[in-house]
Amino acid sequence: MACEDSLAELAALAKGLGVDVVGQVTQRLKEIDPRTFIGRGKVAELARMARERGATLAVFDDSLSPVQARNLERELQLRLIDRSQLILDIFAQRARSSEGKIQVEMAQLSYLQARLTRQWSHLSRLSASGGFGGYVGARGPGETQLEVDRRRARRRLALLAAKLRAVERSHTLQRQRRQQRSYPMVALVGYTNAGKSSLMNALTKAAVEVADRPFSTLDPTVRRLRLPSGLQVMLADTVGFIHRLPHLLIEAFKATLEEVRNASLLLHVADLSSALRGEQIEVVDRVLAEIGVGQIPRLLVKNKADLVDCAWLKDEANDGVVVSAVNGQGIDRLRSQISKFFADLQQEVTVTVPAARADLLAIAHRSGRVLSVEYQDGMVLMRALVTPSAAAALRRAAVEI
Ligand SMILES: Nc1nc2c(ncn2[C@@H]2O[C@H](COP(=O)(O)OP(=O)(O)OP(=O)(O)O)[C@@H](O)[C@H]2O)c(=O)[nH]1
Ligand SMILES: [Mg+2]
Repeated sequence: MACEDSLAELAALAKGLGVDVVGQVTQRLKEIDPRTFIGRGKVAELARMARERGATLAVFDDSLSPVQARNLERELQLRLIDRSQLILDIFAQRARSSEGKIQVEMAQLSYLQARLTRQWSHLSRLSASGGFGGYVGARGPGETQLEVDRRRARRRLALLAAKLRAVERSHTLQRQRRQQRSYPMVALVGYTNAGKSSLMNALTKAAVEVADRPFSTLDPTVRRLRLPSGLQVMLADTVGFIHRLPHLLIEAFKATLEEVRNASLLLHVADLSSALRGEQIEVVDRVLAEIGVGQIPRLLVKNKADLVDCAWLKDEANDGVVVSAVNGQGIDRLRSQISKFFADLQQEVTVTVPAARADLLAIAHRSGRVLSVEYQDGMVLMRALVTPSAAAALRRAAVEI
């Protein structure tokens, strides 16, 4: 993504947090200044601009080392954050469920911990090699404080991890997940603000919150969707992705992304009206690979067709489904495509299995649709429409009568 596009996106992210953007500065760097990242002249320019325009916060699009952040903060006389922190702040503000809140705090703590660790190794490296007097002098008390902070962060992280496990074990959540598992899962994924939640609403009558701002959705919503073929699937709305999404946020949201990992089909929602749609699609593909779901079949859903020129849409339809969540255009076609995906996949099996093998019934549920079940003398006669691998598993376990 080009620098100015990335910066424009950063400004939109900041605005989403209620920050008023009063100016932007870029620098083409041949070499990164280890002290302040940007060059000395730029620091002065930035300081002047900030003073003139009454800025109270500086947001850096690049990641800064703890030392660079500290130096810049001092020289600019401003609070300073980078893209990762900004995204973390947005997540913290948006988190609603206890699961979401715990996950965000874990990400924030991991971020802090990484910085504490880096700062620490930086200090010890400097002092080991003789270093500057200033750092060496600060080493004794600094060391203790850092150690204390790191230990605190570690303890709190362990506590949060335990809490998260407890929430995930909670009865309601487990019941929901169990119920979800008996249907194939379809997950809406995509760049933030592409219209995933709007599509969820258009497809299912869910009343998921939709907003023109990044990261409206943090917690997954799952609703049942009945397809034209009669097959019922679960449709999950999930957290959006973004260029340079902090890795530790992906880590922290692994639990939330479980719906994505369990999906049989991913609907990759892209915003046709964005000039950056190509870059955004690439970012999403990369993140999907990173979270280990690159191999799940994907259908590209090109949304916001109402905002673009009709003539141009013909070509777009060659690769993916063109829709508008707002005026409903293409939604029926999207439903049929999802139907077709599952229809192509499924085959009908009729098997007799021991009634004690509840796991087999679960497999059938998970991988498709159970058409009928009859219990007789400790046996179950089951007819199901399932994926090829499930069909094979059921046939292997079947008993001859
Ligand atoms: N014109 C138009 N606007 C749309 C369409 N779909 C969504 N929007 C608007 O785009 C904005 C974002 O929509 P959401 O559904 O919240 O997007 P999302 O992908 O769920 O975003 P996050 O949850 O924040 O990642 C909202 O202002 C929607 O009203 C569409 O088909 N056409
Ligand atoms: Mg959303």
